[in-house]
Amino acid sequence: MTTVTPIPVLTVESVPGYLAARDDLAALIDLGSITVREIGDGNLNLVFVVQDAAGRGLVLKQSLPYVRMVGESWPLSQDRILAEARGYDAAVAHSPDTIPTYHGLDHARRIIALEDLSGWTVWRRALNDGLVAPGAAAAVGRHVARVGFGTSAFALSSDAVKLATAGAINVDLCKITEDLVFTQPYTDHPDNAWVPELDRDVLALREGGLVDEIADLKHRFVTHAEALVHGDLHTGSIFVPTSAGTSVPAKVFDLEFGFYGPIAFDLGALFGNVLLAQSRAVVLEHSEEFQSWLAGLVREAWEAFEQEFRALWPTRVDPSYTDAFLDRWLWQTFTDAIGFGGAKAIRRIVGLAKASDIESLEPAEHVAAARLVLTTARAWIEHRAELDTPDDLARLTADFLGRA
Ligand code: SR1
Ligand code: MG
Repeated sequence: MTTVTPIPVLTVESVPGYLAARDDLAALIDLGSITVREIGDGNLNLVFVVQDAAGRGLVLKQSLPYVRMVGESWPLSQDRILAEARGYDAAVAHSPDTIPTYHGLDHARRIIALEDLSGWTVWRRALNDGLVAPGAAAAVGRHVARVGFGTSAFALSSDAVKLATAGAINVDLCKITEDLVFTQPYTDHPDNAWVPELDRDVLALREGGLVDEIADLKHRFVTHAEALVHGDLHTGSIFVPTSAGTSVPAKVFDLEFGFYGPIAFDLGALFGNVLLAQSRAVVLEHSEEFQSWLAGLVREAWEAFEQEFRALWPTRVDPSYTDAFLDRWLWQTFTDAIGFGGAKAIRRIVGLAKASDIESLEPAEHVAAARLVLTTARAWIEHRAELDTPDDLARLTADFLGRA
């Protein structure tokens, strides 16, 4: 019989001792004057912020042996932190300015250490507060292009890509996405939840062929292993600065869902979460300036992504990938991103794991915003192949959100 030694879980009390035993991390901070806070507000992990009296800080993230939002009844391997470390290694290599400084992995304890970004805020919170984050979407688009290109068969030999694909298998977390994004919202599943006013809207998702489109997207998610993707690039996985003058407008974090998958899935996650923010802004009647800025975010992200990808293209290792192929690949990636974006938006209304953009609204606004999300997201999925440009998508979205 194999016995597995449990990995000790960090606590606010045990963090100082842990750091004292880590010379590399202890050198970054004055251990004599630190305060420690556990700030994890995601669905899965422990996150500690450690700060000293001089204002220096760092973050420790440890995977728990279960899903935090549900509890010990849903066990989940702590190895997910290894996927996160793999993602940081790739981002350090290809786009180091769009992630927090990465201080490495403690494999035995399943802990990673990162720069403390206390002067930044999670983008979803800023969006909920109606705050503009100039250039954030472009920074994320560039990040996806750099890591996507750098880990794909455009930058690596096909042998290297096969090995990297095998080395980045992330079965448990991919299964969560398959279930929560592509399966459960379209079935009677006990983890689904919505307010009764939305019954007809949600049940309508199962009619009229949408499930066939979702099947197509799910199959693409499961089989299209083209690059090391983030895997969960919603606005809760992006930091934006809280004050002007920061040289980088966004930093991507929370990479544990990473695997070799479709690059479009990361772009789609951003698109779908922009739709959540737009729907919230409509029902709260946020300023025209804020709503116009939101309406331009998909274009901002896509154009930065495309520009960066085209800039990297001449460095590709295999010239049999022609320029005409690139045009076709970009079109397909945009189409897929719209579809994934629709699916990612719908799951936040119907399935387990909601988003505060919609959840924090008062009941009447909640229902109105959720309806906007469901109808618009459905249109994205059903019409994705007819939408050639971000402006086409913006026009469709404006029609469904009732904006001129
Ligand atoms: C059980 S994990 C629920 C969700 O949290 C993460 O942020 C992913 O989006 C996942 O689907
Ligand atoms: Mg996350």
